[in-house]
Amino acid sequence: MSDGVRCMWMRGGTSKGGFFLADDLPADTAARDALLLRVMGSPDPRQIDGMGGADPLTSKVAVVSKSDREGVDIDYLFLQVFVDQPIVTDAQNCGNMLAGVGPFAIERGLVAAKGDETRVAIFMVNTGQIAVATVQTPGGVPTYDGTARIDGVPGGAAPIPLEFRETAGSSCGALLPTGNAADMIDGVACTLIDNGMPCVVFKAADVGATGYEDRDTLDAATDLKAWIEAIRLKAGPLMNLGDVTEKSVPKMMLVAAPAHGGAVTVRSFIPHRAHATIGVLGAVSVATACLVPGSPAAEVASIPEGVRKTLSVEHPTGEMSCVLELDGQGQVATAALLRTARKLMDGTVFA
Ligand code: NQM
Repeated sequence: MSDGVRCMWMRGGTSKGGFFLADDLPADTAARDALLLRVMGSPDPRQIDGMGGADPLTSKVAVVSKSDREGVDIDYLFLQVFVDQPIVTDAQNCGNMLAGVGPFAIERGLVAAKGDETRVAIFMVNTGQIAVATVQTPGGVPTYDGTARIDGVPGGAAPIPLEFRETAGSSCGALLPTGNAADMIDGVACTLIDNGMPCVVFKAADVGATGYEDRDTLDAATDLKAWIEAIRLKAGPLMNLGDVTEKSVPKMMLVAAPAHGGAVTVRSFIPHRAHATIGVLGAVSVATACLVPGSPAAEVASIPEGVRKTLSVEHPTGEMSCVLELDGQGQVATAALLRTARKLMDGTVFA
């Protein structure tokens, strides 16, 4: 497409990608996906001919439009553009890119700023659920400057708290799609869980890992990755996700006891590369797994008391704190996390 497409490039949490208005993209899905592959430079491990950063965490797209749903401002469709395969998938959500959606919607005039802080209600099209983002808007415009810090991003930025409700069973139909706290797959006790992100949660020790490895070590562990992929392909149908060979879910979560005073340590595969930190809804799902009696995660986790629990999920480059609120039945009713975002470029991208 020689004319190019209007687009903003943003960091959202610990991810990065292109933010588009839905109206600026082709309505036809095949044409849209072909364009996005060209924009990112996929398939190519280096994405040399595109904007992608040769990493699934920087090969992401947010498609944003005004919502006509009651009480909702914005519809957000997340698309994962595979790096080295010609695949664009909407089979997962992304809570990190979500952090950029509020400011982007205000910048594009889809939402009017209201005072110094603007709450933006966002319908997450991938999973049919709602999140609320609070954006700093002093003087009626989003600001990205501030002192809030999140691990995995250098320096400070304006805080963007995200609140989630009723995320259980977002893609799998139930929090525990098999109804079990643990299922044995290839000799490994796994919790198949979905509290916003379909995840397979198991003890790192049960696949011969420690759970304290760095990203490069995990990415180089060919035998470990093959074992984990075999488990994933069997878990997909059990989680009502069908054949997941070409899907980026479920995410694979290796857990171990916390090493730095948190609730649990996690190393995640998303699903073929190790995550540099951890996904937002992935962290919510793992934190929830820690509260399931009899689950492998509950065996290694250290859980604070009370109905409002802050669970610090330790990851390869720090931690992510999830604030979980429990209902009368002890189920997770709401989850809240702090993220930040930054506008990097606004202009025209060519495909
Ligand atoms: O779990 C990576 C990320 C994500 C997803 C992935 C995410 C989430 O860190 O909500 O944010 O798991 O593919 O951006």
